[in-house]
Amino acid sequence: MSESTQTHYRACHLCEAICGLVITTKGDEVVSIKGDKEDPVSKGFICPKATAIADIHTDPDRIRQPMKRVGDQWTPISWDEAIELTAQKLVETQQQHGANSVGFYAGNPGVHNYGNMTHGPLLRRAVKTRNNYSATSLDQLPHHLTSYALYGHQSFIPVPDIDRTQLMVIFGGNPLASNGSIMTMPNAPGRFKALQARGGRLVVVDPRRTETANIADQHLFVRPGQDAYVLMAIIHTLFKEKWLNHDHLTPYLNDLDQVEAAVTEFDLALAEQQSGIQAADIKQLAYDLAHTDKAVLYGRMGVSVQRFGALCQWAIQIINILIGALDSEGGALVPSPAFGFITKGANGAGHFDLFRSRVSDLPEFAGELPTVALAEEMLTPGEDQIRAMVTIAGNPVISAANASQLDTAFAQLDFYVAIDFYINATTRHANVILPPTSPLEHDHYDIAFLRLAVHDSARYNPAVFEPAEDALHDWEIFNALSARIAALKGVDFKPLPAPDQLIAHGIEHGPYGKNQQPTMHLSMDQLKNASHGVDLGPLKTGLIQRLNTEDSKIHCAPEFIINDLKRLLASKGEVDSKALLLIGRRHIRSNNSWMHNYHRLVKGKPRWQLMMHPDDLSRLGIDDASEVIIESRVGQVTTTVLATDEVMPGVVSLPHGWGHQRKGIKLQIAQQQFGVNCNELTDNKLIDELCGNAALNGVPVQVRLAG
Ligand SMILES: Nc1nc2c(c(=O)[nH]1)N[C@H]1C(S)=C(S)[C@@H](COP(=O)(O)OP(=O)(O)OC[C@H]3O[C@@H](n4cnc5c(=O)[nH]c(N)nc54)[C@H](O)[C@@H]3O)O[C@H]1N2
Ligand SMILES: Nc1nc2c(c(=O)[nH]1)N[C@H]1C(S)=C(S)[C@@H](COP(=O)(O)OP(=O)(O)OC[C@H]3O[C@@H](n4cnc5c(=O)[nH]c(N)nc54)[C@H](O)[C@@H]3O)O[C@H]1N2
Ligand code: SF4
Ligand SMILES: [Mo]
Repeated sequence: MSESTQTHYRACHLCEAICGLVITTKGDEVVSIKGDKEDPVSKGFICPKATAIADIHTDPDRIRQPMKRVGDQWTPISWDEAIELTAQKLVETQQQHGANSVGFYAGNPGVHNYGNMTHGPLLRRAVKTRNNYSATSLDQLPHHLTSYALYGHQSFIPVPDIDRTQLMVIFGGNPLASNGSIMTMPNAPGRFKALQARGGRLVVVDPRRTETANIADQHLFVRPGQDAYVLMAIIHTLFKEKWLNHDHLTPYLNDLDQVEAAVTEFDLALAEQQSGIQAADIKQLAYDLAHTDKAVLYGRMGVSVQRFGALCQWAIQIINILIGALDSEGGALVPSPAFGFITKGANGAGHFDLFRSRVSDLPEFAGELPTVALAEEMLTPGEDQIRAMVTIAGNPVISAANASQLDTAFAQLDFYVAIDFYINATTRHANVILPPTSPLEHDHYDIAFLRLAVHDSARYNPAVFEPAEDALHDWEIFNALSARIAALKGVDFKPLPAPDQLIAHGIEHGPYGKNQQPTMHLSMDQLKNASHGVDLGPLKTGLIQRLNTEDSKIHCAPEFIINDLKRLLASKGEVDSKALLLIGRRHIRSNNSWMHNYHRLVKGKPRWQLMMHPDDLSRLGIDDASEVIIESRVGQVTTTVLATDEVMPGVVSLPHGWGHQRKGIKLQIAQQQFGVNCNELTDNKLIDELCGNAALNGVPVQVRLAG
């Protein structure tokens, strides 16, 4: 009997670009995955990872039933048993050791799966602990902190208006590999090409001549961790030369004079000495930013996840303000999504430093503590020690700093439940695994990334396949587990309806909904009929009307940021000329720690080697392709070196997400890959002290020949 071919439309959820896909199926098989030319933003673009969505679905290693571990043995159990056991253990732990004895870690894919966003908070409320951690503090925490401080809401984040700008300057981002971040922009190569075709320029500042730097009009090598000096010098120069163009914002800018005063010591000479970029080049960059009609400055992982990440992200906002890019077409604009539109009075604005971590006294942000504190909070005895963990879509033993310490910490817990569908480096320690449905078995609306997109749109797509019998979606797991915990605690609980109903409600009350647009409005029903998504137009100005600060002004000089400039100045001259500085790297065919189990993504030449400059290799007497030992304060790994002048002298680069060899991991293909875990080297004490974000870039290491 031949089954007919069916066509499905869906947004790819694997990275922030959320490209539209056309998925053809026959029966329960995926026949092909292609780009959806009619998606209003991606217009047919996809990357090689998209086809792996089919591999996730069919992967024999993907767990499809709740599992319980006793010793080394995993046994399938029923959902009822799994939920009951988990709820009892979590409640028991809290009853015996206090509310904070249970910890949470939420990983990145949760943000790409809307049921986690809508229903995850239910479980947090049912458990109620101060020990909340996530990948945010290995990542974009500085963006949230600066948006909170300047604009009054952690998610009010301006993104580059890439389709209309004439100059895009990128510090520490590599969109050609990552496809953009905190800037949903499918088809980075095409968008950059279009920028250049209309006479615009792309400039990249990075310690490595990346794929993006290769197509840029200018690339400047910068010493890792020293960008803050460069950015402060740009601010200094803009004031000194009066290259200011912020008239449209002036009435709404508080304390700009304080900014000017705070950067007086950060001149071009100091920036050159620290960063290795010539003073004249920095001055030219400041000039170009200020004198190009439609210019924008953007910074990502390289400047967020380093010792001065918050200062860098603050400086980027200030520069965009000074040059007039903020809230201007072709500059930096805040998206206007159909769901989760932020305006005056929006929920979830955030808060900072309301409490601190027990062991290292690190500040919370929006109710979360920095992940660099997670292991010590599990390992250090005393009141409020974490004794039970919940992880959701995360793999901190590979993704977070000082991985070995985390591995030890997870191994000694009283109880650990993972909401995840793989037995990876972290979840192998779980007592119970609650596996959600595969991505193709649930519907999708991108809550997080439509809020960060370079062009406004909305897209809802139903599931491609019926869920397997007895399978639960993430949101159903949250409903069930939270209900049982609440019952055991004797507190009221109301489950939430399915995510699409919550989105429907949000859209109705959003900027394109019935309340705002009585004649022509967007609704969930309409979205359900528009399988390619709905185009909501280019980014819009109007930031001032949406500010969530009490006085509706932009707070340019938050006290805690200005104070942190002293720490920056104190680090002057700290550059240790003998140490090599380790930085990260991403590749188009890889995705954090969890996409190495699909043959079509890992095949081909290896991509996990340590990149090192030939001068450093010859100084240390190491030949290309040798086995080397890399050592840091916290650990060491052995891997193969790759000689390349892509990295500047004094810098070595290793990608993260690899290292699937630990005993007990059940990822047949990933386990065979030679890549090592670079977070065995990153240091839980090397942080942005202002907010506790990990400094995964710029880690001092030594490299020597193995054997
Ligand atoms: N050295 C270094 N380290 C880094 C980085 C770096 O640049 N350098 N980058 C950091 C960054 S930016 C990030 S975001 C983190 C990522 O760190 P994490 O979020 O901790 O790690 P991931 O690899 O994204 O974890 C993926 C897990 O989610 C599971 N998963 C996938 N889809 C779903 C789903 O729909 N539901 C559920 N319940 N589970 C799912 C997968 O099975 C896998 O176990 O890594 C950080 N670590
Ligand atoms: N293919 C693929 N795509 C992804 C991911 C993935 O793992 N693979 N992960 C997704 C996630 S979770 C995220 S957060 C985004 C990240 O998106 P990006 O930030 O664009 O990605 P990275 O490749 O980490 O880019 C960081 C750049 O900073 C540079 N860098 C390192 N240290 C410094 C420094 O001190 N100063 C400066 N100026 N630059 C520095 C690095 O050389 C690198 O080129 O990508 C997302 N997209
Ligand atoms: S760029 Fe990202 S969203 Fe687009 S197809 Fe690749 S993984 Fe999916
Ligand atoms: Mo990330």
